[in-house]
Amino acid sequence: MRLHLINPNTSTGMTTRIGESASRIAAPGTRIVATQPDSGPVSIEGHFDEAISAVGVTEEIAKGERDGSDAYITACFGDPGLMAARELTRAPVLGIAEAGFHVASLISTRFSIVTTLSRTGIIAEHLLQAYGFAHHCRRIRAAEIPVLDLEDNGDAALTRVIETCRRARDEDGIGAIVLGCGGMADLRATIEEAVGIPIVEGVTAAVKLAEALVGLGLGTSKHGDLAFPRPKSFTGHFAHLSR
Ligand code: 5HY
Repeated sequence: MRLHLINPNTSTGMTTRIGESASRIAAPGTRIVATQPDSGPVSIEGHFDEAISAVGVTEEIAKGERDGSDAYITACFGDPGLMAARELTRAPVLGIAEAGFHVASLISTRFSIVTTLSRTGIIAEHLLQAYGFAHHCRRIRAAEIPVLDLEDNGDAALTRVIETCRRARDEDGIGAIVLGCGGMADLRATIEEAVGIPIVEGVTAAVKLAEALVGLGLGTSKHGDLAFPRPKSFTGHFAHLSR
């Protein structure tokens, strides 16, 4: 199966690392294709970045539909454009936040989230409410590191994330932690080793859930709100999106 991984930001280094993490855990026969939008923010750290990156996600889905992708993953913890992406395909589309929440709720009664910047915490909070996991999550904590520090200052960023996970382990009364950034895709095992409780990482969780859905022969329902968008013309620099 062709599993199309979309990094919604335009940091090529992060796209490569996310793709490698997904390939390491993918089953034999799952081919990971990792892409990023041609246009958009190099990192996503707020509502504005999210809004712009969501359009880029939908354009990558359109390319994947032309190339015959069997499933998609949006690898940003805000799940930008996830519902819009689902309207554009019959294939399953997994957001890494939603995938992480589902997996964490299967292995623990309560979890915390450790993300990058506290200003994006509200986005995770809105997703917990939207997906029905608010009661499962004890706390959203931030390591207070810019997203691209995971690229540029990897060791220092990792130390901050581990410290924040240890505080969550000791203070939140939880059984697991969900990592709150696609840029942490290759850090799960190292963090779990250092913290000693189950660490759930969204990209790798989404790979396994995508394989399960394709294995079940299930895809995005076209009955109801996720039906294909109604044909209409788009104007200006969105004219290419006309259907
Ligand atoms: C992400 N930003 O997963 C989010 C993380 C965050 O560029 N990739 C990004 O901090 O919200």
